[in-house]
Amino acid sequence: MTKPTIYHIPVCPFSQRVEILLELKGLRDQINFVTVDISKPRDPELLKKSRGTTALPIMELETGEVIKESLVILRYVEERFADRPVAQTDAYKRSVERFLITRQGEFAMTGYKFVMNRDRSKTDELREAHLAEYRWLNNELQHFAPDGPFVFDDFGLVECVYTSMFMRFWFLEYYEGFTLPDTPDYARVAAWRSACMAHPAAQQVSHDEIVKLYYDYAIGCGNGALPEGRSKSSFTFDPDWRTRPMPPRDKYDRIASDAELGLV
Ligand SMILES: N[C@@H](CCC(=O)N[C@@H](CS)C(=O)NCC(=O)O)C(=O)O
Repeated sequence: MTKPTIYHIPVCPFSQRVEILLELKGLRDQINFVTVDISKPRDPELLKKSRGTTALPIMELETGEVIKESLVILRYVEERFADRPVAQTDAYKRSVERFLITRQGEFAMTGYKFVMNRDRSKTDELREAHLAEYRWLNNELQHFAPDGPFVFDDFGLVECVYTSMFMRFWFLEYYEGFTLPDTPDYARVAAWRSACMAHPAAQQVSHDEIVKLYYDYAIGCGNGALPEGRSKSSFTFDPDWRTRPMPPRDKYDRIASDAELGLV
């Protein structure tokens, strides 16, 4: 192997973080990306590399060492290809960056829980939990970067971490009708989110791709699990998402068939 390899699931937000960072550094060709079909049993060779865990991405170095966890991989890439820094170099600014990144897990989790829910009695509570994360971001952005649009002068490490999640959450707009309220509580984070998603370095995925692939998440089946009555996961490579129709939005009422989703 002449360069590091990242094993990832297509449209995985965690690996898109690294793709964005490489794009910003102009180094996309420095890492080999290998896609793993999540709808098939995991290759034992890959499980050996990850020492038994199934979460991706993982990055294998030329030396055979394996790095796990997207934020750790992100930092490794930043430090290994240090010529064009994307992270802040000043110690205080780095602390701001790290502080804002500390919340990415809760942000992601509230969005995924919300989309995967099919119990109408829980919808309002899950929406509110997700909105609370946006309010946290709004307050902190107002404090650290009131003028924006980015946290510092340009799209940086914090933006690498959050942008891929903002894009995944297109599935909340589509399946839950979720939008940010048009009030001052969300104005700063809404502007940040728009600037992040519009950035040229972050265009690896599209809205329709996310909505089609994540249909199974919207009916409560994550990580390639097969929904009842279906023979193919919405994450399948074949047929390609471009040839499939937009999925139905009535996730609370029923599970669409393979044929309706264009999977067979
Ligand atoms: N904390 C991990 C999360 C990675 C993760 O959840 N990846 C998903 C794909 S988007 C995955 O691998 N799911 C399959 C599995 O966990 O078996 C990271 O930041 O790298």
